[in-house]
Order: sequence, then structure tokens, then C-alpha cells
Amino acid sequence: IVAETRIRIEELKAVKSYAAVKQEALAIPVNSPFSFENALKTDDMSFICEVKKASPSKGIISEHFPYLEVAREYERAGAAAISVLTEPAFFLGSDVYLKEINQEVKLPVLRKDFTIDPYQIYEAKLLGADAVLLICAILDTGTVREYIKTADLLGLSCLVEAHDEKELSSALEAGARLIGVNNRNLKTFEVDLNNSVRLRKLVPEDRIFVSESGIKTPGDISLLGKNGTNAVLIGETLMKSGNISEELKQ
Ligand code: IGP
Repeated sequence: IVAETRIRIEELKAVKSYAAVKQEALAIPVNSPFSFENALKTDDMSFICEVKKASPSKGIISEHFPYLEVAREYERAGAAAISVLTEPAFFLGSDVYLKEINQEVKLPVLRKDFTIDPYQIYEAKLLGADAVLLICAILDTGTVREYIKTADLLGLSCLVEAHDEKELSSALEAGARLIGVNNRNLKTFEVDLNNSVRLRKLVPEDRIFVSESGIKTPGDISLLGKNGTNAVLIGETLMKSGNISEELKQ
């Protein structure tokens, strides 16, 4: 995925240079900085609901993909924020989905992509995103720190994703304020919610803790809540549900 992403970025740079994207992004006034992380700072469990057509582990999740309706439904159902997959090759995502969803709903929006170049952070800003994803498995500590600084200047939040102790300590050392622990092992695709429960204990109280992937039932959410999770990121369960409001009400 990283190799494909690198090719995609090179193609984009040929159309619009790094300098041009950076200049345009920095020229946008920062109206409500860090709205994404601020939306998660409540005493209750917050829901980040994901708009996703397909994934490498599941293939096509739903052939019918009314992304705007899904996003509106998330908003109506009380989501705190929305995550939109924009990676095109493996997740069949698109920047267009993000742009349109941002125009349609008031909720803060995360650009879910494989960020490996600051170009993508400026691009996210131009698309109207409020947050970007930084994956510790593919970025070293210094790079995560540098990308957080870039995002800070734009008022964007960074969801810094870790799936084990080593990646988590890298995220913390890089100064991540918003930590996402992935319950899915990206090599085996196995899901284990205990990954969040275990790693939660290593994260200081002043950071926001998000549990990601494989969350299916009210029982899952209460288990995570009891263990100090501030927000859950749910994709597949909601994309497959015939009734998003009902699902989130539970
Ligand atoms: C959502 P799920 O199992 O509810 O559909 O998972 C989200 O956590 C998952 O899409 C995800 C992801 C990622 C996608 C987590 N980390 C990194 C792409 C890249």
C-alpha cells in the first residue's frame, strides 16, 4: 500500500507542485482549529463513524455505496466525527467522497489515508479535512513529530495509530495528543479488542484514546468504555447495518 501511495503522490505532484499545495493550504484561514480532537473531549464515549467501501481484509463491504446518505445518517444518529477512506487502490476510497461529505455535514472529518508525505497533509486541508491519520507502523518517531507540527500550523488534528507497545511509545514520544489503537493486526487481519484494553494503561490521561477496528456490539463498547477508551472508530459494522440510527442508539 505504501509503494502504491508513493506512486500516487508522485503523480499528484506532477500536476500540482508541493510548493503550490503548501502555499494554498497555508493561505486558508484557520477557523476552528483542532475541531476533530475537540469533538472527542467529552465525558461520554464518542463515536467516530467511518465511510468505507472496501478493505483488503474484507473485500467490498457493500456494493451499494451511498456515501453522502451514510454521512448524513451518521450525523443524525449522533456521531462525534466522521472518518472517510480516501485511499483508492485497496480501500476504493476517493478524495471526492471526503470533499462532498465535508460540504454536506457539520461534523469534523478525518482523512483516512496512508500519510507518508507532508504533501498529503496540505492536500487534506484543501479537501476540507479536519484531521489526518499517521500510522506508526510506517513512520518513524521523528517523522510523526514533524507531521504533527505541519498539521498544527493548519489547525488539523493527527490521529496517531499504533498497534503494539513499541509503536505506542513512538506515538507518545512524538507528542501525539490523539492516540488510536488498532485492534486489527495488519499482518494477520485478526481482531482482538484486548489490544486496546492492554495498551490503554500505557497512555497518560491527558491524551485522547481511540479504539479502532472490529467493534461490533454494545458489549464491545461497554468493555472499552470501562477500560478508559474515549472514542471508538467503527466502519464495517455500520456500513453493513441496514439501520445506522438503531445501531448507534444501542
Ligand atoms: C474501522 P472496522 O473494522 O470497524 O471497519 O475498522 C477502522 O478502524 C479501519 O478502517 C482502519 C484503517 C486503518 C483503514 C483502522 N486503521 C488504517 C485504513 C488504514
